[in-house]
Amino acid sequence: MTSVQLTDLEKQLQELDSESAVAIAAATTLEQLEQLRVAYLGKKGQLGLILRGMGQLPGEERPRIGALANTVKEALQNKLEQRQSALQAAQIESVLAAETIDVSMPGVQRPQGRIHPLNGVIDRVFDICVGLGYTVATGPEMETDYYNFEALNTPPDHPARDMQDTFYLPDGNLLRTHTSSVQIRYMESHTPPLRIVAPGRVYRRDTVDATHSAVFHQIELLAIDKGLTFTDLKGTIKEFLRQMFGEVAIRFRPSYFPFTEPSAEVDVQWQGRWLEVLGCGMVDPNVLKIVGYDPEAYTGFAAGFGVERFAMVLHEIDDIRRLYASDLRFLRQF
Ligand code: 2NL
Repeated sequence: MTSVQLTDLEKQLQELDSESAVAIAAATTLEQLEQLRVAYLGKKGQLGLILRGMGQLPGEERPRIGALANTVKEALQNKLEQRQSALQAAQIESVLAAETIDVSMPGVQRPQGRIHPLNGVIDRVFDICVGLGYTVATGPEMETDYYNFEALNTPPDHPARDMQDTFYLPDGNLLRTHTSSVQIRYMESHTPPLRIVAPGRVYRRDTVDATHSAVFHQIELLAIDKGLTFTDLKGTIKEFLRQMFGEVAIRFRPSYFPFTEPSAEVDVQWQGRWLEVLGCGMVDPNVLKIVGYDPEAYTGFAAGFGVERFAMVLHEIDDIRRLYASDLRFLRQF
């Protein structure tokens, strides 16, 4: 009887040894391996079950079977550890293989954006004006007759009010023809002294050609203070144009606007030719009165110019329509 029991335990240990070797080698994931470890070495595992049979062995057999059990247990632990290392290494290899970057692949082309020439001019004008102490002011593109014409001393029979020149809306409002309306609104809500620069889209019923567009961009400057004179206007315009166009010759010609008196147009000498670039003048006392300023205490000057015209002169652009066509062959040149 004892020899049968003895052989039995020995056999069970040997079978555990060989079966586990096959099962561990067949495990393909760390989770499977952990399940095997629990099945063999865990509290209710196969090895523990076998060892519980040791109690029935005669005393003289115990050391031999005990030693064999230890050997099988150590062998099991070794096999599990080795398989674990192998599976971990394989996992790292597969992650590395999946995340490999081929640095010799061509990159994805990301087109480079750039500033539109009109915005380039607007940015430069802002920089110059802010340097001269001006603040940017904006207002609505749809205006009333009052803010676009009446407050600007433009009489009801003035040709600028003509249906032929201005877009009127069915409700009697209109699309502003200049950004002077922004300045009237600003003066209504602020007290002098003030210096503002008013950029924006303006609308005229012009027939579109190489130099005319029904929608274009204008910038106006306005300064109101005690004691401002035509000399201050000239000095400001001279410095502004110097920063805008460089060291070019400029000339003032007498002109007329309903909202300034006296008024002037200014030309710059550009590649041997005189080009008109802006209009300006001393704010008409009637305009100051209309916004509630005392024309005896305050004087002011104003200037206005077209952004498209500046861009066309600066970049030698021959047709205003190029500025609106969004043609990349054109835009890439700036
Ligand atoms: C031009 C001429 C000009 C003004 C705009 C102005 C505004 C106020 C009062 C007085 Cl609130 N004047 N603006 C003055 C003179 C000329 O623009 O040729 N623009 C394209």
